[in-house]
Amino acid sequence: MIPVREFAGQRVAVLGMGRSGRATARALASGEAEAICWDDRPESRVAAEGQGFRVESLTRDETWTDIACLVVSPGIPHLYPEPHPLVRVAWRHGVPVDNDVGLFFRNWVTTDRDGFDVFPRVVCVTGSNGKSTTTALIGHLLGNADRRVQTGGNIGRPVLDLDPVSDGEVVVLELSSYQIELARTLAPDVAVFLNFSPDHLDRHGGVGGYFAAKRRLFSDGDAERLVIGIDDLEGEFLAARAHDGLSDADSLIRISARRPIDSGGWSVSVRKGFLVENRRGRQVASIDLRGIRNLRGTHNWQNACAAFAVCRSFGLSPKALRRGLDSFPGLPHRCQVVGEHGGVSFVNDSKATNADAAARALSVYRNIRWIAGGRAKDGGIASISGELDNVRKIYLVGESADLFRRQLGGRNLVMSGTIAEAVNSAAKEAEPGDVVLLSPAAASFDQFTDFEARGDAFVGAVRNVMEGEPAERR
Ligand code: UMA
Repeated sequence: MIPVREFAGQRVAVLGMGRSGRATARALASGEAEAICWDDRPESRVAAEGQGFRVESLTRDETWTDIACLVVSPGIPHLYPEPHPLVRVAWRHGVPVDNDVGLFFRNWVTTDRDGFDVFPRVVCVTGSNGKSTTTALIGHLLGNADRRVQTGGNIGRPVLDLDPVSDGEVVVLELSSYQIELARTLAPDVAVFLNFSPDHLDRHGGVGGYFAAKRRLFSDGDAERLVIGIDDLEGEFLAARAHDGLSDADSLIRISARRPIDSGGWSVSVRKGFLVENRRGRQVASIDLRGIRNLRGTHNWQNACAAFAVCRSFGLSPKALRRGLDSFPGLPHRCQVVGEHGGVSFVNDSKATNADAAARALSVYRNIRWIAGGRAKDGGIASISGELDNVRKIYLVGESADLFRRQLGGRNLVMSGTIAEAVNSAAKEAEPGDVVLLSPAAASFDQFTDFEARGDAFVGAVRNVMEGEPAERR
């Protein structure tokens, strides 16, 4: 844990007692501050009290007279569509509102700065899709080359839950737009922007607000190295802006999975399935990506380019990186092959919570039996309904089923309702060579607590099919 010492002897309010709220309260206590916790769900309050946290209603004005800061969990709105009522109370009392990421950046150096031989570094990864894979891949590549490394943030381990950093260590953080937007301090050494497509629009007041949130990492972060994906307009814009203000051309590494980059600076791009690194007009490395099992598809090649660029900037050799790319085990719930039965593959891509992410998976496989649906995001799947050449049949689940059916027009589809039912039907109808793919293009909250629970339900249903018993009979 990273002790938060800046509030020693003071009271700090913590809103939300999920993973990040609990880690924040522990880190505050370890830094000798008093954490006053609240959660809107009664069962979360009971659970938090059971774990020894001090839970107190924050609605009374007197409580706020000596609160030094309000720390808000990422899933709780602080502005759009409506600020949480306690955020408004904090504003009224002039109490600063921050999150665990802001606290991390002011407290992560826990020992004497002069005590390090090699000062630790923080890498922050953002983008609409591929953040977790890229974060995990950077961690894997560095670890594989015997560098000390920890990963955390949106990927699952709260930033304040990380261990105190050691000499020369690299901390790799996946940061969501929610986390970046609210953090009062952002100070990455390396900042990575992968790609951009509309998501979380309700939380950011539209697409401009969503981009503005992500952009803060680059405008306010003052990183010494920027790795920027230029396959989307927003990335091109960021790279052009960054380039204008740079004195050292090596501070910016452009990446692209779609086109070779010959800009003369430092770049990592993909040409005919080969990752190519160019520096000052010269090719310095090349790796064949086509046979790498757990990095299939153009979207994963983009992740590979970003991770390769970050690790090259830390001095790793192309040879070491090739070995690391080959041995990357992939991440659960992201294009993860979870079973093979009678020539049919079952792939869990539950993390695909929007249309763009699902489109990526749909471009990787052939003969797909696509399980889709959940709680629809803005626009549903309208943007990809014309790109389904690889899909044989669609099995619709969840509350978005009617909307998706309308958007899919006359496609071959069935209303399955649940994931178990969809897996059973798809398995029964599948022929050797088919791929049964869960890639929902929607959030999970209509039927599950999160995308992990949804993916686990898919894996359970697949296991039942493989053991010969349909899931609903169990
Ligand atoms: N709560 C309230 N009031 C509200 C809403 C929620 O009190 O109005 C309470 C809930 O009852 C619950 C707690 O807040 O007890 C949940 O807080 P949270 O939603 O912020 O969840 P955490 O468990 O703290 O997890 C968060 C991130 N969650 C979100 O951003 C929604 C996790 O990212 C992250 O892994 C974790 O911190 C550690 O850093 C998950 C996520 O879905 C994976 N991220 C989004 C995404 O990837 O699309 C951004």
